[in-house]
Amino acid sequence: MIRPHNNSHRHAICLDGIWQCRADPQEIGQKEKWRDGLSGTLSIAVPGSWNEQLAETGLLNYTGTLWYQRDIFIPGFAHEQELILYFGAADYNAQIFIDGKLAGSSGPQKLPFEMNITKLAAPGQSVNLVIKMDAQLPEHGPMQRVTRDDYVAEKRDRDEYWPAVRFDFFPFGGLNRSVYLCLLPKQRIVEAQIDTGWSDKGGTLLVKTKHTTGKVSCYLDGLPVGEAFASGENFALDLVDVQPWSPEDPKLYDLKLVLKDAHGNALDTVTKKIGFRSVSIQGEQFILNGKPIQLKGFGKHEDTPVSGRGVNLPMLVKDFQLLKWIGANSVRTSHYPYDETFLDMADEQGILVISEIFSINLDFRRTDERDLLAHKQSAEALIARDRSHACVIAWSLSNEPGYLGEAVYTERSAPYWEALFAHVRTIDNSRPLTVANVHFAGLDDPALIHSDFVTINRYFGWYSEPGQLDRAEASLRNIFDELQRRYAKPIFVSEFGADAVAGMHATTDQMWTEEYQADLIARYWKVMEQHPACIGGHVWNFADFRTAQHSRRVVMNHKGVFTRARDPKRAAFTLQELWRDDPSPRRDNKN
Ligand code: GCB
Repeated sequence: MIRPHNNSHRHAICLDGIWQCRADPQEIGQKEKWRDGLSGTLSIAVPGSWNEQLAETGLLNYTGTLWYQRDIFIPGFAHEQELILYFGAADYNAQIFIDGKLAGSSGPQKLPFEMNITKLAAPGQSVNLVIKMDAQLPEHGPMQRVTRDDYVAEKRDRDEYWPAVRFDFFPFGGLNRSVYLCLLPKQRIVEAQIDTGWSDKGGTLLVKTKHTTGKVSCYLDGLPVGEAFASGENFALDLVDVQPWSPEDPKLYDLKLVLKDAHGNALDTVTKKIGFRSVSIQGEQFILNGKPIQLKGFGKHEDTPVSGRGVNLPMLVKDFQLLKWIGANSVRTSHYPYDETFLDMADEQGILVISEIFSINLDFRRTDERDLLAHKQSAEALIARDRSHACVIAWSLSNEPGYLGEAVYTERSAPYWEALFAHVRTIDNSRPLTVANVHFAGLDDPALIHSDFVTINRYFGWYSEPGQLDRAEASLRNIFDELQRRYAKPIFVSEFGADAVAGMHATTDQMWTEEYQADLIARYWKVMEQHPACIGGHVWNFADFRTAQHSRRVVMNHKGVFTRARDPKRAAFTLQELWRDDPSPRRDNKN
């Protein structure tokens, strides 16, 4: 799959805007053939989640079926071209109809999918696009479904979230990413796998394309860099005269792949921005371009007011401003692959990314070969999309599997991890792999054995040792020592933090206040910096985010260092002082 972009051979028409929709709580749409066209519709913005946009219509907690509709005009000049409909993602499942005919459906959740609609749409005319969406996860997958009935059956009524979820964020539904109609040449590059690296001698480039005919030539910043190669052939190149990509100097190059026929005529062009850098694990260190790196940053969410999980470009730009302002160098895309624009920004601004598969609280009481297969497919799709991004330094295969303590079901979890890690290493062995371990899964969690660096989420001073920062500090030190003794690998704290309701203050250590959050973070950071095996940490979370309803959440998870509107809490200034080298960096006004 090649991401939509425009050049002399490719034409991508963005279909974002106001669409029409109709909720289908009774599931009558199928029978009544809504695929032929919807009536009684409401306006809805794409990209965007339906929940907050249409809260007043009663859709805030709605996770059922909802149908989307809009017309697409197929340009008259598309006669000689193939028509591809591309979706950045659909949360969580979609069936696509063109003039009532099934055109295709979505694949692994939170990742792009596309379909060829050439036979369904005539140039110079409009077609009716109808999408049947539902926000229910499949029962099996890397991210398994949980329903209200499961809570009842398992006598875990006290754990119930509304809407029912297995994770601590809101299950926003809808077309949350951009949709494109692409007009592509018939003879074209269908897939392009691009890997870059860096060594003492310079950059390395490995390109492998699938194309329908001819040969592909490769250009870097407009200059030819290699022979033409056939479909499926590996094209490997050492590039002496390039600079490395790094957080301090995120140098990017324009890669151009040109498909040519036997006479040298250009048939198709694919362009991408690439950077050259290397990552590896050596002993207890994470190495970037030959030097150890300390990770300072956040776990984030795609979550903003009203847009929900929908792409919100002004907020994306703002978030990168704030990451730089605070002195962060890295982010984990907790707990799912983010829209690819996020990675473009990270490439450009030198923010390191740990890219995570949509897999949370995997329940080993329920796993079988269907979950493993879907997990492998999600990994394949994620790596296919993201492998060319210089910013991506590691893959996180899952967040907090064995959440209910069922890592003790090792007869299931041990072979599961062994198979998954082995599979992912066959797809990309250039980046370290990890899994974020939860306290309840214990330190014997077989996922830790296979991880290249040990990743832990820990809430000493919050979910345990509440309000007691001395005890929290001691617990953190102890766990670092224990992990170092057992695994002798780098240790990364992918989550730590405390909820703070903006505006709550106290002169003593009081949970939920801005001071407690700031102090907890500062004390963790001191322990993390002092420990030789710790390679850094990510505060949970960058900003407050909406959760499903539960007695322990005040509409939102308030562990953000910024509010949901991105106003700083006290901890933001504490972190700025810890992370930035320049004295008194607080005032950045240029006027
Ligand atoms: C975790 C989860 C994260 C939650 C967080 C919390 O361990 O990974 O999704 O939001 O704890 O605040 O409880």
